Amino acid sequence: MTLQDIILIGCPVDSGKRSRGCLMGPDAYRTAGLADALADLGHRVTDRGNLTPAPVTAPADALPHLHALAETIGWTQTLSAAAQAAMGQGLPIFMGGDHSLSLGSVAGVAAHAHTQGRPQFVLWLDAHSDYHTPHSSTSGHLHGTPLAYVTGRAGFDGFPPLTAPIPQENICIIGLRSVDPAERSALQDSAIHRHDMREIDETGIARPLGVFLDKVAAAGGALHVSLDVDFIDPAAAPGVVTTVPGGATVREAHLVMEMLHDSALMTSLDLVELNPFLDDRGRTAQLMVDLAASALGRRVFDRPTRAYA
Ligand code: 5AB
Ligand code: MN
Ligand code: MN
Ligand code: MN
Repeated sequence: MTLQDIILIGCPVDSGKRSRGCLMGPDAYRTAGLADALADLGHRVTDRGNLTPAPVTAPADALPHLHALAETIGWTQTLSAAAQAAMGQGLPIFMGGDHSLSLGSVAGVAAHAHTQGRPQFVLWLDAHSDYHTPHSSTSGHLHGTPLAYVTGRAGFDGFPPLTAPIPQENICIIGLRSVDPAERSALQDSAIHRHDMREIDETGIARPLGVFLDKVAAAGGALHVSLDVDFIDPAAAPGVVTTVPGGATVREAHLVMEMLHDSALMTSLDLVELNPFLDDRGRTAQLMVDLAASALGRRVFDRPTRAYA
């Protein structure tokens, strides 16, 4: 197994929706032992502490329904720069924080890949598609917008211009079971690979993931993985505000992570939407730590490499 330099970056982003608590996420991951879990696998792990958002004022003509726009723009600036810098030094894990942190983390890793002449791919593990523009969002919650921003959709006034928009066909969403009408029509007109829970029920989770990983490998791409807590069924992962029944089982989530490890393709990882204030005796934080460990090589036995497609 390849040992890596893993950089933990605390992102206490709580501006992406009205309910509070995701700012406690980085400390919950520390308390649940993320650094030790990865160091026990042999990796070199550094915890860089927590970032703070750049001070920003919202554009004068900002859409009034958007919640905490200026703060989210500030986080996007800070995180994009931090992500781009960290990519030259190791494998960053962005400890969220709500999913609006991915406006910055994904923009930053893609900017780095662009300088290397390497295509960027994104695996989005989520109950939701997070494909709203600020205009189409009815909630005004920017944690529902990162995939629209990083693919270069219009309407993100005041946000940093994207250096390297991610091609739609380089994105794969798995776990979908709550998609708003505006997102649904935009997704249907897009080349984003999208796999809802019904498809997972019918085919298993390994097949669509394996097809996507083969594409990343064939392109020699960098792969960012964004793991939203609500990808997992709320019975197993209650520490999140946006619970949607019918999510991935604990084993389906681990299998995704184990396949990611076997593929050796993952170059950066977001752990997002954990709300420790809503958790049950830390078990969601612990599950997320265990999933990160699986993605970085924790396993019961070695397996021969096999194709899934
Ligand atoms: B999450 C919703 N589509 O726009 C909206 O948890 C939910 O990062 C967004 O996936 C959920 O408010 C954002 C209804
Ligand atoms: Mn999300
Ligand atoms: Mn979600
Ligand atoms: Mn697909």
